[in-house]
Amino acid sequence: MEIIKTLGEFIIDQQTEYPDASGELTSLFSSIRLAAKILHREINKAGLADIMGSAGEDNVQGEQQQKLDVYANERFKNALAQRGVVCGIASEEEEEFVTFEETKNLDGKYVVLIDPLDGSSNIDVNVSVGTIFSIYRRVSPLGSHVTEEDFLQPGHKQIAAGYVIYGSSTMLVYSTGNGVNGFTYDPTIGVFCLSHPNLKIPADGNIYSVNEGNYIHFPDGVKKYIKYCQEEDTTTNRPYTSRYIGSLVSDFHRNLIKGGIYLYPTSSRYPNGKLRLLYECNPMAYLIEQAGGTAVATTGQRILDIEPTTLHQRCPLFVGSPNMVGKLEEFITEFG
Ligand code: AHM
Ligand code: MG
Repeated sequence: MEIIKTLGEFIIDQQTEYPDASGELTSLFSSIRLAAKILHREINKAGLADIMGSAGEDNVQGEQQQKLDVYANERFKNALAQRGVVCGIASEEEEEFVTFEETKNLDGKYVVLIDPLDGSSNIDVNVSVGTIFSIYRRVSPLGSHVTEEDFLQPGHKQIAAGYVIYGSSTMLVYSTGNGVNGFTYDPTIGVFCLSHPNLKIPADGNIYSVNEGNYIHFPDGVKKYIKYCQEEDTTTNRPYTSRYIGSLVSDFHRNLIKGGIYLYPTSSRYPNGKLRLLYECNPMAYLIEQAGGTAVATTGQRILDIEPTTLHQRCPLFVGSPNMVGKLEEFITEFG
């Protein structure tokens, strides 16, 4: 029988490879793992909300029922505040960053940026959603209050990033800068098990993922690239397959495993793109590079090198198999 390695065991193994490791990152991951399990439980019964009482109404204990994205935000925030290793978080759900005031947290080395429930509009129709997280070492002195500079760091400074996908199975996929590993949750025993060790994205793929409803508003280079994806050419395996779930984590996860490209360009509706640099683009860019792929905002503009200026800034995103992103960059260079 094959030996199962749990996420907990995997993290401890990794820690022993770094004798100077203090265990703080291990503790941080325990918080994320716990919150992910709770979210898994809640998302799995989301369809029962109408039967059991919908958002905005009191549940049987007399507590206000919250929308799942608000609930997810609170869950992750509470879990991350518990262990004294995180001094503050920034969340797509919150206007301002949150500083954890307790003394033990002021000594925390890390800040976490999080999109607690990405693609949440998919919840109502029982389609996969996810949580995206990004971890940085703080730049402000230990013992002080967290500052905005702690969060406005370029993506290449991330020390870890990952996502949880609540799909047909729940999975946690993450990297600490030493490759990407995926763990599938077994709800019967309550543990994440290593199922996708050392994930590498194929250099080429035949899936393109984009909201084509916005086509008319895309830049010319992107339009031409989409047409290129649709043309017949047996030597390059075209036409490609179009797949778009509308949930970044799910589209990204599929492309990571099968090979493909995900595009969220600028458009007249979203002049800077729709996705958020800090909560969505940076962690996905970190993961894809760790898996051998590419993530750019435009030709030659590596996502991870962008200097952020505001917490919720948006950014175009082209991410996936390196040869596919390279081809797209050629089109943007030629046609803009
Ligand atoms: P959200 O953070 O408000 O959920 O928005 C992000 C989501 C991504 O998951 C997804 O890829 C994208 O928005 C879909 O946008 P669109 O519906 O414009 O195609
Ligand atoms: Mg989001």
